Amino acid sequence: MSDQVAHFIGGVPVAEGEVFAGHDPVTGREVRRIHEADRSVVDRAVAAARSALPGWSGLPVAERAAWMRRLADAIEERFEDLVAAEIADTGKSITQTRTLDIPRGAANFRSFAEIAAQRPEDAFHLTDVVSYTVRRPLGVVAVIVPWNLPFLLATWKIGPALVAGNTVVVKPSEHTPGSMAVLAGIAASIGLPPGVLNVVNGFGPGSTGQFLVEHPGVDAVTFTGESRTGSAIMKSVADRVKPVSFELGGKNAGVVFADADLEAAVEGGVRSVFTNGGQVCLCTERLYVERPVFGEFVARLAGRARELTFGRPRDEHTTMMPMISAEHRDKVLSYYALAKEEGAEIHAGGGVPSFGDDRDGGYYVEPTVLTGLPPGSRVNREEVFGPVCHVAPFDSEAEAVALANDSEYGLAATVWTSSLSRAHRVAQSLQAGLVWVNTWYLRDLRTPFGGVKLSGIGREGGTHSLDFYSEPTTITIKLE
Ligand code: NAD
Ligand code: 6OD
Repeated sequence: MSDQVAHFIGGVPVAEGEVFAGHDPVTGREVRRIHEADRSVVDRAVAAARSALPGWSGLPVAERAAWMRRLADAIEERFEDLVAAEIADTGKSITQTRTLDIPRGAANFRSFAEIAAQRPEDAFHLTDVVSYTVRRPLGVVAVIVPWNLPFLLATWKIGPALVAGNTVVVKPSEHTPGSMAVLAGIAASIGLPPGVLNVVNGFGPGSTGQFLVEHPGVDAVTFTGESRTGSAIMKSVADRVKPVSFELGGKNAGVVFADADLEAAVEGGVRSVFTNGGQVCLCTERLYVERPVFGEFVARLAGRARELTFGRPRDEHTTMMPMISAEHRDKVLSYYALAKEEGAEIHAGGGVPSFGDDRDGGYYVEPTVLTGLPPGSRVNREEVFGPVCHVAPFDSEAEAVALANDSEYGLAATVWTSSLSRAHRVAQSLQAGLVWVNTWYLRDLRTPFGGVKLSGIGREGGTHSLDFYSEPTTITIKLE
């Protein structure tokens, strides 16, 4: 990957605007310079998207779906370039990048191509009247995404937005522009019509992100990121009443009953707390464990946390990655310090690993397991977005549900039990957009994805995405 990251506008790279430094999270070293799109660059990107709109939205859906399949094929051909870009930006392990992040990007384009191409229109027949709907794209859609799963999350929005007939301007996170730069090159190489997919780089407030969402030529905003950023974007677009789809933060709970397969629950806990360094919106930060198995669960989870390995990203045995930035590492460490102040017992981690090599300049923190904090403590209420969870005991199903629901957030939850009836009962009582039973982050791309409370607005996934990225017009015809 080039060490200068440009924008991509109207089918060509545009290296304009001030440059800022990008760092390798593994060592903290500056490894690239990224151009920041100012208002005039954002104007050009939006204008390119608008001028491509009539041609793109005028294609039959089957043709747009064919373009999505071509993009998926080309992603598979450039697989290792995308893996390299994603690792360079995030420091995540090659094993995860090859099995999750990049394959999901290709799957996002393929699955939305199938869903859109096969989707029927609505039609309703009364005795002398027939009503039917036609769906039209929203127009130019701003796609604003975070740094934790950069390629997966961007393509999860770009795929359905494009197949529904919109054109897009994507703003990746300032920390992770690399994989979108590769995708832009892929789009150009397969001849995707210029202006259909545009990418602008920069920061959020007072910079590219804000200029983009406020732009009068942008018709809708799809955003994944922090809840307070969602709130800021909502204010920016309020005057124009632009449609928004928000996937926001979480403080996800896991509930482990004494009748669960404890080995599976511990392994599920390890995955759901520590995957991607805990930097997945779906990660569990609060675990509630039924008292008879509480002690054993905590000891086993803490033991497994200590076994996680901080190898380099290209070492296939690496299981712990760095935090994305020095700022984010300091935020996570401030919660480790706060947990101590609030009186937590630390069963694993709580600090910074020491390597004796250049990784000491990187943004690593130890995977951490805490107990002993009351439900109202800040560590139990605020999203940390790092490799840490607090574990608390419970004595009844009702108490477990009340504890899990005691949060301003409501994105995801996990339930571990061998009782089928309890699984249904508890899953249906949890205030979350997604509940996994005896598993975690198993995804069917057709299902609705999103959160309740501070965790978001709307659902994406399958036809839910196509519903957001298009608007129906109902046409009613009198037959007699
Ligand atoms: P963030 O909200 O700081 O930034 C996300 C994106 O928004 C970045 O591209 C940023 O530059 C941009 N941005 C920031 N302020 C903006 C503004 N005022 N106007 C326009 N754009 C703006 O989030 P982050 O730190 O990159 O990611 C971590 C957060 O994302 C966590 O809270 C996490 O829970 C959340 N997240 C949620 C989901 C989900 O599906 N619910 C998925 C991934 C991450
Ligand atoms: O898997 C997905 O489709 C998805 N939207 C994941 C979100 C993860 C958040 O960090």
